[in-house]
Formats: sequence, structure tokens, C-alpha cells
Amino acid sequence: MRILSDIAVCLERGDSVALKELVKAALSQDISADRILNESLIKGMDALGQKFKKNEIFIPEVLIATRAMKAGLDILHPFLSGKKGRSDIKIVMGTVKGDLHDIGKKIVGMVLEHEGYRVIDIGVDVPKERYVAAIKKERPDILGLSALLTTTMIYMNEVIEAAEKAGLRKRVKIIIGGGPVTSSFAYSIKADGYAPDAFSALDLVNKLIEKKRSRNALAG
Ligand code: B1M
Repeated sequence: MRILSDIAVCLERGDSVALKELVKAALSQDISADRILNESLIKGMDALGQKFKKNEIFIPEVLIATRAMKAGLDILHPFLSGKKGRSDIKIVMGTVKGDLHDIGKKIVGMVLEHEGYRVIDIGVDVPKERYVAAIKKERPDILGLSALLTTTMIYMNEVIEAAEKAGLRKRVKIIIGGGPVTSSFAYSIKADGYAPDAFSALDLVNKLIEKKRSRNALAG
């Protein structure tokens, strides 16, 4: 669909003004927010990532495109939100220490909110101590860790160990995701699950919550 590829082009160019207008136009043509997210914004960001990798563009261009991405996400957010019924389930999400990438985490959070979950975003560059503090303060059902760099994903292990040391590991399910993360890595650091994208993260959370509910029901 032409309008979806036009949005992706605006994203790559970092043209926030045109992108916002096109996203609004796409919504008014009854194109779903999920489709706009997947087929234009995420697609555009992937294309940008390829160019970044090949040194065809540099950090300033990526930052300008990031701003455009966020402007698009702000418009889509209300169209992804609204379901009720799971607001008793709390999910804390953060990008690990040393890592400033937050778009993927933001999208995962939006998709989970859309399902009605309560999401608390504790930001980027989050040290293990802040994750531990957030588990104590918020008492979440699920803790989500995001990392986009091969150099920062290993920190996820430290967060899990810190939760264990603080005696909090059994209280919370820990799920991980982000570009370089894999299911075998998740298994190796004893995370409770891995998801490659936002909609798989939703499936994973639904499954973990379902399991918890059946366990609680069995326990009476
Ligand atoms: Co960075 N960057 N970046 N960057 N950047 C990548 C990640 C990179 C792959 C680019 C490349 O070389 N092709 C590369 C990493 C290589 C590696 O380690 N494997 C890279 C690099 C090297 C760097 C710097 C080191 C560059 C430098 O300074 N020389 C630097 C590091 C800064 C730091 O963090 N300390 C850097 C900086 C930046 C910017 C600040 C300029 C900017 C980030 C802005 C921001 O986020 N506010 C940026 C961006 C935008 C990118 C690319 C182009 C796009 C990332 C993105 O937003 N993707 C990226 C290239 C790429 O990914 N193709 C790149 C769109 C987003 C929807 O996808 O984040 O993967 P993603 O999220 C997905 C899934 O991964 C998953 O669901 C999401 C939605 O479907 N997911 C989860 C994510 N978190 C999850 C958590 C879950 C479950 C699923 O459960 C909890």
C-alpha cells in the first residue's frame, strides 16, 4: 500500500511533519495501527539500520529519524491502547545499563498496554540496583529487559543474578528481548522467556500470566 511505504520513506528521511500527517491519513483510511506500526515504522527503522551498518548514514541522521519514529508512535499510541481487564498485572520494563536504545522497548510496552496490562517504563541505561529497587517498590508480575548491543546484552545476566541475590527472583518472571538476544542466550542466563518482537512478547506475557493464574487456582 502506497501510504505505508510513504511513511517508511518519511521515517528514513527524518521528516516528522510529513510522517505525522501521513500516519493520521492512514488511520483515517481505516488502516490499523498494528499495520502502520509493522509495515511502515518498524520497516523504515530496519531499512535505516541497514544503511547505518553500511556507513551510508551516521548518528545524526539516525537521531533525526528516531525523533520522527517517536512522533509517529505518539499518534499511534491511543489507537493501540484501551482494552481493559488486565490492569491488575504489572510489568516493569527497562533497557539495561550502557544501552540507550529505547524504541523497541517503547513499542513492546505499547503493545502490552494495548492488551490492558499496566506497564511501568523505568527508562534506559538502567543499572541492576534500579531494577532491584523497582521489583521491591512496584512488585511487578513481570520484569522486561531490553538490549540492542552485543556489549550490553550480557548485563542481563547481572540483573538476574542481582534479583536472585536480593531474594526476589521467585517473585517475578524475567523476560528479555532486543536485536542481538536469542532464546538460547535467555536459557543460558535462566531468564523466564525471550521474545524476538513486540507481538511475540505479548504472547509470551499472556502465557506466563496464564500459567501463574492456573498455579494460583490449583493452590486454592
Ligand atoms: Co544504535 N545500533 N548505536 N543507535 N541503532 C544498532 C542497534 C545497530 C544494530 C546498528 C548497526 O550497526 N546495524 C548497532 C548494534 C550492533 C551490535 O552491537 N550488535 C548499533 C550501534 C553499534 C550503536 C552505537 C554503539 C553507535 C556508536 O556510537 N558508534 C551507539 C550505542 C549507544 C548506546 O546505546 N550506548 C548507538 C546509538 C544509537 C542512537 C542513539 C543513534 C539510536 C537510538 C535512539 C533511541 O533508541 N532513542 C540508534 C538506533 C536508532 C539504532 C538502529 C538504527 C535502530 C534501532 C531501533 O530502534 N530499531 C539499530 C539498527 C537496527 O536495529 N536495525 C541500531 C527499531 C525497533 C522497533 O526494533 O529495537 O530491535 P528493536 O526492537 C524490537 C525487538 O528487538 C524486540 O521488539 C521490538 C519491537 O518489535 N524487543 C523486545 C526489543 N526489546 C525487547 C524486550 C522484550 C521483548 C522484545 O522483552 C522485555
